Amino acid sequence: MFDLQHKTLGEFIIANQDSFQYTSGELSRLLNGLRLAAKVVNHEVNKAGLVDILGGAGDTNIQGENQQKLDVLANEKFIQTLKNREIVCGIASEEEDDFIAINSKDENHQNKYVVLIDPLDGSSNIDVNVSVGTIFSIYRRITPVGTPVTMEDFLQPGKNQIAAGYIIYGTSTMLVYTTGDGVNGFTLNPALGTFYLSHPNMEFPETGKIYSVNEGNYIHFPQGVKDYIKYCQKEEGDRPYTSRYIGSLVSDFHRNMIKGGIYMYPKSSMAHNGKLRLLYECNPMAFLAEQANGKASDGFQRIMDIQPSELHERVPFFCGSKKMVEKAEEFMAKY
Ligand code: AFP
Repeated sequence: MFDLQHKTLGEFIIANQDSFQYTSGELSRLLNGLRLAAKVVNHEVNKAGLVDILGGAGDTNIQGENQQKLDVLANEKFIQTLKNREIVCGIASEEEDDFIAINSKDENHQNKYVVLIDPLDGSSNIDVNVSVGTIFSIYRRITPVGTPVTMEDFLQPGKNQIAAGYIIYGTSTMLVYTTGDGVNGFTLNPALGTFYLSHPNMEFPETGKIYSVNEGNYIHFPQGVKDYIKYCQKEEGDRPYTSRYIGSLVSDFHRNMIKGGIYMYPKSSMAHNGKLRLLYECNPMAFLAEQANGKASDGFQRIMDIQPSELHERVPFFCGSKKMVEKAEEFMAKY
């Protein structure tokens, strides 16, 4: 019996709590809160085609994108869950203009952690029934416990992350996360509402045969990226590689981690810093990638070394199997 043999996510969190360097039950409670919100959002995503929750909510988020109703809903669910449990001192969401400070009831602001979240990434895929995901990232606050959080607590380089992960609402729903000690994946048994450890110690193959990029933007890419794409397509050795692009970062990353591949969202003459957000998308995926023996770069430097200067900052992103990212960087370095 799969369900009885495999560790549940709850059991795994407790079992690994002591090996975590900042050991305290607080991070466990936080991960449990995210697990709960993930189940609620999963329930909503799964019935998206059945009820009238599709289509734009009429609002535009700070990125100037039309918000889908499910984006709004997922945003509410995650924020509500974290707020109600008083397990973090602040939340920043891709769907919110500013961060949200949370005051604990005892007014001492004792919570140490801030969470950054992209509640529903790839949401333009929802109404065509393609996988979407939630991405989260956890940091220890910089300002002293007992004072209200400030922007400084959120604008930390990715290397300061203490945990990060994603939930993929796909053919099955999975929660994949790291606390800096490898990457583990848990699959939801929808009948029981329980996540089970199904993918222990996930790792990117050192190299792969898949490249994922929006080739419609080819003409606008820097020459280094164009040359790398041509390299991927060339008939030589183990090439040409296969092109696979879902347009849903979590899904593209998840597939590439399992099969071996590279995901790229470069800058272009249309978008000078690419499209992806450093804090909500790139840093958490970079932390996961490095913990899974992969690599994440902006084409020239390590993503997790970048000092952010604003919440919704964008950055070019190259992420995946180590050797493939290094090869792309080689091409970038020529220009
Ligand atoms: P949406 O949430 O607007 O669908 O954006 C998804 C995303 O941030 C990322 O998940 C995709 O990989 C990327 O954008 C797709 O962007 P393009 O449509 O420009 O290729």
